[in-house]
Amino acid sequence: MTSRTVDHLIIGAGFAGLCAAIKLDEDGEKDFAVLEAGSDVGGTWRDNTYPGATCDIPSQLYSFSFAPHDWPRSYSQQPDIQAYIQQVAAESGTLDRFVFDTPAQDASWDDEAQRWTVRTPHGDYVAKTLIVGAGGLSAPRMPEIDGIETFQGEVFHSARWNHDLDLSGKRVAVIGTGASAIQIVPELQKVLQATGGHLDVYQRTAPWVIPRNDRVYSSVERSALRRVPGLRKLYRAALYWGHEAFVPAFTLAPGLALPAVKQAQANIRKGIKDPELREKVTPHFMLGCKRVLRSNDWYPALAADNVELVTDPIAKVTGNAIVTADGVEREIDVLVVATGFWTTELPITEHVRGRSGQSLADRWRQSGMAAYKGTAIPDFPNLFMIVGPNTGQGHTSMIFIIESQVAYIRAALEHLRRHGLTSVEAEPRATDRWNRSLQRRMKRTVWTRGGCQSWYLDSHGRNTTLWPRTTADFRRRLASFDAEAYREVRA
Ligand code: N01
Repeated sequence: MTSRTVDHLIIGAGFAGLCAAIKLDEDGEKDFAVLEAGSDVGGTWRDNTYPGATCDIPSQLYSFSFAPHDWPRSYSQQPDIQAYIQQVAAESGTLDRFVFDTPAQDASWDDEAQRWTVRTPHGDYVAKTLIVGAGGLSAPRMPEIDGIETFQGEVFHSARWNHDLDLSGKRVAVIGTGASAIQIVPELQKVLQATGGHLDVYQRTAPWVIPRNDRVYSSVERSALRRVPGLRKLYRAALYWGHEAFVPAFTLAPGLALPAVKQAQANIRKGIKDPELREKVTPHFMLGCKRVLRSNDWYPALAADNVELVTDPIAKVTGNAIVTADGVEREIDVLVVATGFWTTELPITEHVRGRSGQSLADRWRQSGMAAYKGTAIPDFPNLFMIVGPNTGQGHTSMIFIIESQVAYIRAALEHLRRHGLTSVEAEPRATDRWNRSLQRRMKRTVWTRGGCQSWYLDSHGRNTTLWPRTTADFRRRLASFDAEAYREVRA
């Protein structure tokens, strides 16, 4: 097996890995490689190609601040976002250092050599620093349902859409009513309606769904955004602060979400006439406890003649049907599971070993995911996570968080260079302090108090995924490298 040595190794070529690559390159840190398991850049936007895949954050905000784009509409669709990521990657001049179809299988820190060694199917990589941008929503989670493996028809996860399958006239079931399902269902409903097919939607928990004010930008608007100096920045800033205004309702006073509750209730009344169906789709937890969804066509799709919303719990799957707890059996040809991702037990952590030889997964098994500033972890020198523990957002663009973390990592690398250090490692005490304060704050949030189960919470009921303050606050806290919170090793 071959072995290649680089200064920095980045895992993942989604928004996070690409941002790190571009910024390292800008800093003159050109000796890096980006390992990517897939065959292209894009991460979640490469993988989620299901019908209707759209970003529910406006693209003027859900894009790099340093790579503005002439977006055609307010909420962009997956192909446009994927094309944007490909374009930014191509124009950055860093693609020559991306290594595709090369999953990082195992990473371990050699404290004597002060180096990371990462094993891949095509040889080892040895690096001073390891930047993990593998994504928090990248590992599909299949539901544990009795008999699902015996189903004889087609079954696939929303993030692994089978485009070869002709759904015309088929009987299809979708399990799940999260952000993915509410985009898939209206599209499937139309295709199946036109071809005599039928759709069953299996809902365990009714989500809150507010309208999405999506529209195509007029040519005048696009031209103004391109040409008028400062207008794009101003527009982005207005969107940013508009989204930040949601934070108090999630983190301090859920009562502030009342206008959104009213909007969501009106959305139900507008989309559904049948009182029984209205009742079924009405959520019974506080708005914001789970991710607030945005759609104009979810409720009309559920009300369509060729759709049945099933709310009885699923008892089992047989060779050709789903059976619910009330004993009803609904035959199907195709099963789509839109059941989300591994979020609090990230699969990659099983394969990353720190200074003591313990895996990150073992470290986190007892206490839950925790890092210093969502980025650095005691016992894992020179490892920097992007979109690490408690960096997630329910209300705004993750790109803002990614750029904040990449700036912090650059500052850490600058510190290493300037002081002739071989490694920095987050101190356990600083890490504990950070997480204690975070979890104290978390107790007041709607995610904990709102009366729901969600992918934000781990098996101990702790929210280890979201950031409980404004993103402006997050950026401020990561604005400079705080060496006093780190153990340093000198060459
Ligand atoms: O996954 P989810 P998702 N039996 O975990 C249900 C991002 N995203 O892929 O609510 C029956 O939200 C589960 O039911 P319940 C976004 O951050 C962004 O939809 O747990 N049902 C739920 O309804 C989002 O939050 C965009 O009771 C089962 C659904 O499956 C995140 O990705 C678009 C079940 C899972 O919902 C994940 O969204 C799409 C079972 N055994 C996604 N197991 C943008 O627009 C699970 N469920 C940017």
